Amino acid sequence: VDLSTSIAGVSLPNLFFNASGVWCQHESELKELLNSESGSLITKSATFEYREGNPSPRYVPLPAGSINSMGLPNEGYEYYLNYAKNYDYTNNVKPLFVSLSGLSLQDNVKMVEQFVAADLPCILEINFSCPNVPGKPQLGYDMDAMENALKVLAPIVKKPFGIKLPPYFDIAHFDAVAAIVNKIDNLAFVTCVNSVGNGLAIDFETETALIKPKDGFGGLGGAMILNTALANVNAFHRRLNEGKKVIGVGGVTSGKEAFLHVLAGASAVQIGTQLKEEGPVFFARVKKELEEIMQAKGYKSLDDFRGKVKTL
Ligand code: RRO
Repeated sequence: VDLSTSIAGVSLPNLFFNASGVWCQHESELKELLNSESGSLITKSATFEYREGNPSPRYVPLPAGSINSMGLPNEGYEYYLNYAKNYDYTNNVKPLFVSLSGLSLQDNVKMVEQFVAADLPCILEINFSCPNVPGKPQLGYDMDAMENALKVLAPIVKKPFGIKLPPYFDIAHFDAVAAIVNKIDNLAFVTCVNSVGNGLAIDFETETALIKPKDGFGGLGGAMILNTALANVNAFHRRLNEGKKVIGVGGVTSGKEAFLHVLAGASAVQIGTQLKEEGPVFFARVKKELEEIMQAKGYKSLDDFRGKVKTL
């Protein structure tokens, strides 16, 4: 069976890669992703300057997923720009994605301009949905600010690019966001979903919040968000114009959930919590499991079942 796919005009040998933020802050981790069976890789969301991030503990695994309030720790965009400049695009079958998460539109403009000036074949995923920087609400929940940001950034990027969205919970919001995305010609994909923002995990015995930042509030990921992720993937798959793609993220712990993401409409699938917990060897397992599911169901390629979820 064939797990290949394409996003923003580039081919991926298989649909799986890391969710930005997991296993991708440092070159050593990116190298492990390159050496894994992932179909691509994406760097940690970059800000203009280096950031230490929030105080620890700031990521904790939970019985059905995880909670994090990392606070955008990253090396600063120049580190990832350098990585992208040195990336071997010719001998490497994996395309490179770079995530940018400026603390202001002005910072996003400055970073995008530097990537455009370098004229690299990497693909930008601009993060509109970090839930964890105190005092900085998620842009994805402010429709006017998001539309304005896209109208400023899209003509600068020029090439096809994508955005990382927070989960939405109301049909009116799916309609509003899809309408904005459909107005931007070179906005080629949306990545759904970022963590479900501002959950709270409390230890029963000690009666204490499990993570330190923001009084214990942090983004939820993993199995517990699968159904929210599937709904967001499918809502955008149904609404986006022909040619615009959805990258699914959220709750994939085996080939089965990956299959469901594609059935909901995903053209690629990113892995967050499970990659953090299991490490890059996860990619070999999830690939094999999805191949076995496709064989058993008689599907030869992702196109055979992408977006074909049945309704009652
Ligand atoms: O670094 C983080 O705290 C973080 C980011 Br930028 C994000 O987009 N999503 C998330 O769950 N954590």
